[in-house]
Amino acid sequence: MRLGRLAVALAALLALAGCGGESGTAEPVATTEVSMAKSYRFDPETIEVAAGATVTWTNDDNFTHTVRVEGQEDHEVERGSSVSIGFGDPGTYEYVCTLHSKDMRGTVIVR
Ligand SMILES: [Cu+2]
Repeated sequence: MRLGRLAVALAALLALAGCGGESGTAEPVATTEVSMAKSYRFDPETIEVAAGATVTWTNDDNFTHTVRVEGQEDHEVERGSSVSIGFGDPGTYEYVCTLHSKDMRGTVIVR
C-alpha cells in the first residue's frame, strides 16, 4: 500500500519534471532569435549563442515589452518591433522585461 502511494507520488513528480520545457526553466536552445510571444513570454526562454553573437528579440505580443540584460540599459520594444543586443564575452546573462518582471524572464548563455 505505502509503496504504491510512493510510486504514484514519484510518477507525478517525474511528470512535472517532464513538463519543464513548456514553462519554467527550459533547456537552452541554440538560436539568436527570441520571440516575445503571446502572452507575456520569452520564447525560447533560455538560449545558447557563441561569443560575439548578436541576439534579436522580436515583439510578437499585443503589448509593449522591454529587454533589460542584467547590468545593462533597458530597451523598450513596441509590438511588431525588435531590438538586437551583442554578447561579446562568454557567461550566463539573465534578462527581464521590466514591465512584467514577474512573468517575463530569460537567460542568454554565451559560450
Ligand atoms: Cu513585458
